[in-house]
Amino acid sequence: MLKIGIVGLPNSGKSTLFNALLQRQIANVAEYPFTTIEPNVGVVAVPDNRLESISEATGIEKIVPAAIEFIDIAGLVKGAHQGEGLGNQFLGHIREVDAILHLIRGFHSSNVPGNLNPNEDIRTIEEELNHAGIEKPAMYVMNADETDLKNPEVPLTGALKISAKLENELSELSSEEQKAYLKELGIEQTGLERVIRLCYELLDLITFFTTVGGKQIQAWPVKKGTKSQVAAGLVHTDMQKGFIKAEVINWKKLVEEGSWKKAAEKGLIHFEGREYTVEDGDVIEFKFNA
Ligand SMILES: Nc1nc2c(ncn2[C@@H]2O[C@H](COP(=O)(O)OP(=O)(O)OP(=O)(O)O)[C@@H](O)[C@H]2O)c(=O)[nH]1
Ligand SMILES: [Mg+2]
Repeated sequence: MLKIGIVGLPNSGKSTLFNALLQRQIANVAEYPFTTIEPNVGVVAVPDNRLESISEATGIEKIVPAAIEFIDIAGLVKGAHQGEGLGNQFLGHIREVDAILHLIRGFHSSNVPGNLNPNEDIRTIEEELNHAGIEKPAMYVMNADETDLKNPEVPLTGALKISAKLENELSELSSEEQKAYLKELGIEQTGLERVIRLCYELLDLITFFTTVGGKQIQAWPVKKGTKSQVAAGLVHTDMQKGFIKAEVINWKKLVEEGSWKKAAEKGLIHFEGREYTVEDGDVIEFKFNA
């Protein structure tokens, strides 16, 4: 499973964002530094409308979305690699993740002490990661004031701007209410959707789907350029070892035909060998020797 570690200075809103992403109040949030001591770990489903479309069209009811694990760790401070703060003992948790979500404080609050210094904050965290020898793909997310979300005057080049507080409030609403609220604010996607999209771009990921005997449809993230036999190994090591072939159809075509059987009768399912490069939106049934 994909793992993303949330890092940033104390009080940058990491736990607030974590709760918002998970749509549940799991992590403790408070205005003092080092609120988080033990890391919080949670798994979220990756929203993908194609799964619902495939399910509706084919009648395959069971949907298994791709999943991402988020890890919310203690705030890092200058000198963390030498044991300052609590950061040091938790830097280890970052070693296991696929990507870092670097959260930068960009919100004003009379409750939270200190001024806003986004660029300096970024440097501090990067230095600590460097000192600790942690080199990971990183995405930058600025935790901005709600009123600044659409304000071009609050720049931070290359950073995604979100409001952890707003996202948290959103997570209490039904998905219809969320959409209406976002529309009002002129934002198209939830923070979760934007974070996930950024993560897929950063790690160069695409999605393929597997179906097993017409009973289940499951989404899998995979690095662009992955060959079918390696992709099979994500599902099960036996599938990779005993790989025979991949039966493949693009998800849209499958939806148009309404069933695997109909698509097969029309010759729309193509059989591919181990060297086939998996494409985004492929629906695959792997054949293998158990
Ligand atoms: N106004 C505002 N306040 C926020 C926002 N995000 C977090 N806060 C507040 O900032 C304080 C710190 O938030 P946390 O989520 O606990 O921050 P953290 O980065 O997890 O902190 P540590 O675990 O101590 O490193 C809390 O009082 C939050 O309510 C935001 O987007 N806007
Ligand atoms: Mg925290």
